[in-house]
Amino acid sequence: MTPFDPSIPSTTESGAPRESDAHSLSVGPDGPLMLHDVALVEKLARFDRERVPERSPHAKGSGAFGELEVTEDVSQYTKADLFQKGRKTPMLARFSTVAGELGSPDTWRDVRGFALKFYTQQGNYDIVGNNTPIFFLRDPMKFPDFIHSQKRTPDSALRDNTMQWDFWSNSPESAHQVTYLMGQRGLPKSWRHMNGYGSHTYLWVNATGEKFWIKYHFHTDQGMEYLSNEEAEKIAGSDAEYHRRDLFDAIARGENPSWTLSVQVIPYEDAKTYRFNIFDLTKTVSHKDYPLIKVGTMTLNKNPKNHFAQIEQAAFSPSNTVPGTGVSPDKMLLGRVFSYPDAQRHRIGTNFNQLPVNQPIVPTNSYDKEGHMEFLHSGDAPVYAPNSYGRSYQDEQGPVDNGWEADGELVRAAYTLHAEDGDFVQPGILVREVFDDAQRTDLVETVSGALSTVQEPVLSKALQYWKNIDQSIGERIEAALGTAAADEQVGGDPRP
Ligand code: HDE
Repeated sequence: MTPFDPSIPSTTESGAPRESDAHSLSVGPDGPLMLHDVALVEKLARFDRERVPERSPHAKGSGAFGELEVTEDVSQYTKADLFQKGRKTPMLARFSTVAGELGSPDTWRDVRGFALKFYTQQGNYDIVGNNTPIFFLRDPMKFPDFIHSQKRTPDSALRDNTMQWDFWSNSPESAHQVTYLMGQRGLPKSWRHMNGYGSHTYLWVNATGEKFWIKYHFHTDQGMEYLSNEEAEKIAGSDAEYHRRDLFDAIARGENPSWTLSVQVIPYEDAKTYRFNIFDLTKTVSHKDYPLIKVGTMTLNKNPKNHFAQIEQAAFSPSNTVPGTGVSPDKMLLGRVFSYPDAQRHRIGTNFNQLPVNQPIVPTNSYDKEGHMEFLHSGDAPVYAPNSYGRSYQDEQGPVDNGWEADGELVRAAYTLHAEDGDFVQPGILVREVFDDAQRTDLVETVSGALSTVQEPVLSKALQYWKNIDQSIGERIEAALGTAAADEQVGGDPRP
């Protein structure tokens, strides 16, 4: 901690010197306290308001500042300033767990958030992803239900495996992400030792207006490392802030973690015919079909000075795009574009973008105004557009350069299926072709452990879900559970 300027006495918030930081004003040493003790009233009232609502998902996390340096020429794919060769862009990263609350242990099995904010010359560009390249769902309508199922039961306020597996086994599109989550990715050794992914397919546009679908990959230069179930459980009990501490201490020691940024580039027209629907967030896109193209390196090199102001109040959002980039028809992404700034208006306040950590480094000129805590304003300039007094406004018409074509009837439906789409296709490949024998054995142990407290009718559905992913893995999980049940009988659990 750095000492505050010692020449400044402690003051009230309006700037007058305080008489005491230790003693309230009372009628005699033993007497009652005075309502006009402004210093006490102000101190207690402000204390009562210290907490802002925690993020609903991704409440527990931390982060650091750094830089993205672009080392390769990808200008044929995007005109975005931050991705031009040689450019160094200041940035902020925040890593998090999804389901746990603000005080929850860092090493509970979970997906990890990987949220990035780039302070570019064209405004803020945010990539708000996870440590897995896919997600549990493909429609934002189901997201609140999903998060409810991962949080706490309404009566006991306990987390509950039956509730979690009930949602998953009734939502087969979750199978790919659940397989990742039950594998090594669910327990990274530290935030430094995990990859990050933009996860969705995004749009890039080059200087001639040509469009490409792209996927972001941030590969850790520290190497991927994981914790075992036993290690994670032990650490959860002894050091709930294990990952937060690891990142802060590493940067304080000068061991600045870095990630190599690459993109998969998918020609615009291929989206229609590719064997998987590239806008379905439950699917990966094969690296053999679209290999990684290196862009540059992201390095974290500066710890926050004030966690609340720079991390808790940081507002990441996939709606923050810059020219040369854009979103895509991924319905999850389109839902998120609304949800993040909306959550931030509620969680931080209407003018959250005016806080230093969220403020773009370029001047803004927006006709949005007022609301709680407005700090930056447009003085006496016109507050409406169009105006005749020289305050600029835009009036573009016609197709936008980062858009796409869409038509059809208004429907409520799943995506059109592509040739190899299917909820259990890619998770099956993950289990059979990506995991090795040891990982498959760990998977069986982890899933059977998680299912050991799951009640019927959910248990049968969950076992079928695993058999659908891979018959043999499903049977092994079933057998492991059978053994556990028999053990329990032999061990004579006295509970009815
Ligand atoms: Fe989030 N998510 N999310 N999410 N998410 C939030 O934002 C939401 C999704 C992710 O460090 C919230 O300010 C919806 C996918 C990260 O500050 C909220 C949907 C991915 C973080 C929200 C999703 C993520 C969040 C919580 C379905 C990875 C932490 C409060 C359409 C690709 C960011 C807030 C940080 C946080 C909504 C799905 C990643 C409520 C509606 C998919 C890393 O707005």
